[in-house]
Amino acid sequence: MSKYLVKDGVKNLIKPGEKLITTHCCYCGMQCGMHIRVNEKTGKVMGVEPRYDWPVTMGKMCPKGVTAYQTVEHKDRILKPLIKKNGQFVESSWEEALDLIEKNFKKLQAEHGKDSLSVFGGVSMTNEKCYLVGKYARVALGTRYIDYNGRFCMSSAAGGFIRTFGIDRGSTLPWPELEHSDCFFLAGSNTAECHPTSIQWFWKAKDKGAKLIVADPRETPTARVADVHLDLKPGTDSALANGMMHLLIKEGYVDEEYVENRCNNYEELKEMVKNWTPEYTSQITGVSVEKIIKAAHIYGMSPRSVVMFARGVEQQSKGVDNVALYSSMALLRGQVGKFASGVATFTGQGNGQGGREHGQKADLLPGYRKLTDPEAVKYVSSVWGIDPEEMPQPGVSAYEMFDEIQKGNIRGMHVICSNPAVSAPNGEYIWDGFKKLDFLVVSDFFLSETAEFADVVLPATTWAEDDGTTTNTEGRVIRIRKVREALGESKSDWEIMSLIAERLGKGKHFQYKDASEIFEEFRIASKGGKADYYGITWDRIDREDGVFWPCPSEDHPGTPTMFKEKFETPDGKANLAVCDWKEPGEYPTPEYPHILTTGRVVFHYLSGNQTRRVDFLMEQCPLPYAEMHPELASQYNLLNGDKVKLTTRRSNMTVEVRLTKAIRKDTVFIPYHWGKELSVNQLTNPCLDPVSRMPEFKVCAVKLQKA
Ligand SMILES: Nc1nc2c(c(=O)[nH]1)N[C@H]1C(S)=C(S)[C@@H](COP(=O)(O)OP(=O)(O)OC[C@H]3O[C@@H](n4cnc5c(=O)[nH]c(N)nc54)[C@H](O)[C@@H]3O)O[C@H]1N2
Ligand SMILES: Nc1nc2c(c(=O)[nH]1)N[C@H]1C(S)=C(S)[C@@H](COP(=O)(O)OP(=O)(O)OC[C@H]3O[C@@H](n4cnc5c(=O)[nH]c(N)nc54)[C@H](O)[C@@H]3O)O[C@H]1N2
Ligand code: SF4
Ligand SMILES: [Mo]
Repeated sequence: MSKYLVKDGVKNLIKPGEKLITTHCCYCGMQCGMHIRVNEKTGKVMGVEPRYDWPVTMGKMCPKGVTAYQTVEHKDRILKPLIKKNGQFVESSWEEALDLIEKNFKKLQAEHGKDSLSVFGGVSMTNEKCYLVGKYARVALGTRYIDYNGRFCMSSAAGGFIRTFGIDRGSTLPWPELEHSDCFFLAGSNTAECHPTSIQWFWKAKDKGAKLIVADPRETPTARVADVHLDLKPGTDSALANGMMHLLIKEGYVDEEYVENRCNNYEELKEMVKNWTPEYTSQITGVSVEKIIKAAHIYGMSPRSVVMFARGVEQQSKGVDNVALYSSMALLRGQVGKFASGVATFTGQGNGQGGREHGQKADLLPGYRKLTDPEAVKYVSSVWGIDPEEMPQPGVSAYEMFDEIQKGNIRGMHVICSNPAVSAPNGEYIWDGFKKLDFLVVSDFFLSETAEFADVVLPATTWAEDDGTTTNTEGRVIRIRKVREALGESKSDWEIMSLIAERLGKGKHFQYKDASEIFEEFRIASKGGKADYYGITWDRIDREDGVFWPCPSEDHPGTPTMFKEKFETPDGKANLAVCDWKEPGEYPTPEYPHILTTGRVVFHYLSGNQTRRVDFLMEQCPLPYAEMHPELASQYNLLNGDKVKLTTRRSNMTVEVRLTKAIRKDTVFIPYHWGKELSVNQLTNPCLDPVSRMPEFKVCAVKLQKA
């Protein structure tokens, strides 16, 4: 019996003939601790028990997590490779599928060069797999074109943190410390639905008197319990943050000593925020002057405060500015690098933190090394056993790969662990891109909308069928355990990549017995980089309930709290953000008079390819809908349940109206977990942030008609 079961007291829950295997949920960045029930004789997955002794989530789980086990042996699992013949998928052997991939990949590269192939990755995979995706693109395919779904998720947070703190680690503090905080300033995070198991920490703190401020255009279940709800107009976070800083300075809430010793740009910032009086801030954001002043006082007076945000502020064409500005609020208060205070973004996907550190990004190598740095290229080439000359140049971001398809530069793609046909903006352009490709391979365990465009679909395993690690929202590296043998003929993503590498004559660089050997190589590849995992081992993770990176050596304790003494900038000081508010890429006009924003519901996960297959979740939320205020709806004679046609400069779609007073009168919200004619990404604006290349999923201009 493992120590977890004994410690947790759940050993009593084990039924005869069953065992419990300790792992973490496959979905969001909370990575809730769980034990999966397995039948000892058949090896089948039977159910789940929460893990009460996991220090981050303490036995809490959400409706997606408690049903995740049902996807493992789901009847829709792809169990053999599929090859498209005359427009229909036909099951094939691995030999036949790999023959076809080898033939087409070689032909495309012979005729159009190495860069005619591309890889679109994802971060619902373990660190081991994410690391290998970067190596696979650069060593096996030898292409510059690789990027991943985190470009739609964490890239603005990364850009903002690098600018402000010099390094991108999503949280500056460990979650259990939240209990001891006095104030949470939450911007663009619907924590209650998207990171539900974090809420317990806010409640614990609130019981001791902590205050909650929420900035969101909607009165979400999170905003409903706030002390102040700043109901801002989408796309105005920079204005709100500047307005808050104006008041922090004016009211004497700045920790002058901290700012003097640890921050740059204070004089410039003071000059910038001079104009951002509460009246002007109110005019731009639509939030009342009273609420702005109340929020500034609560935040300014709290001895220990945490500024937290998520995609609401990041998925904008000014997402990097927003992150840098909100982070600067915390710096003015001298909160970063101390107990129970700091800055955190909620990591989206399960391994959204780890997966962005290891080289799936167009310009990065493992350990956050830069492809443009010759020393970094030399080092990683030596670990990979290639000549530095062979290392491809940086490529382009996820959405921009579809521009390269349109230009005829990218002709083949391997999508691993993502469903961009649903989740990328400007959907019709994406679908057209997939049709234009000469050859598309998709690795997935369920036939996704993206896989439907594929020439070959390769059956991958789920998270329950392989060992490895992920890095949770705190920056804590944790263990994912193999719960059962691979179903049917499915194979782990690392095995699939290794098999293709073999076919392309690069097999010698991909000789792994199991995932632990990949982790050992990755430790070395990250060594000396900013995201240094060298001191982390699977054994240590088991012993210590996870290890926080950076962790440069085995005797290093790991880094739960960041920036205690210095920041990771060249001069060791944080850079306060000096930037004005700028309008989003699209704002209301007489022709498109309202704002459309998009996001999530508690019952579905991302493109929905997993959660749309779970009966309970579909019963709770079968279809998308347009959330709008009764006053807005009345302008169009729309009643609850009516159909509304929404049109943007890209396309149109028709969905049911859901009336609620919990949204601004100028804004419509649609959840995005469905594909094809139900996909709100037909409407969204692919306008990109200039630094992070993040699309503006959260703001575009829309017109409404009764359908
Ligand atoms: N149930 C569920 N949980 C999830 C996921 C899921 O799909 N379903 N996905 C996971 C992933 S990958 C991610 S990235 C996270 C996302 O987690 P969140 O970012 O919390 O989720 P969203 O619904 O995308 O957006 C959050 C809020 O931003 C608000 N918002 C819209 N525009 C603006 C704006 O201009 N400014 C501000 N301040 N707020 C705005 C929206 O009203 C919304 O309530 O959730 C993770 N957890
Ligand atoms: N309009 C709008 N669009 C958005 C957003 C928004 O807020 N609004 N949010 C964006 C964000 S934050 C994100 S993170 C993206 C996510 O967008 P996607 O990347 O499309 O998200 P998923 O649905 O998780 O897609 C993962 C796919 O890989 C499969 N899969 C899961 N695990 C594995 C694995 O281990 N191996 C393999 N091979 N396959 C696996 C799943 O079945 C699924 O088909 O969507 C973005 N798109
Ligand atoms: S909060 Fe996130 S990690 Fe936890 S059970 Fe829900 S989806 Fe899974
Ligand atoms: Mo995400």
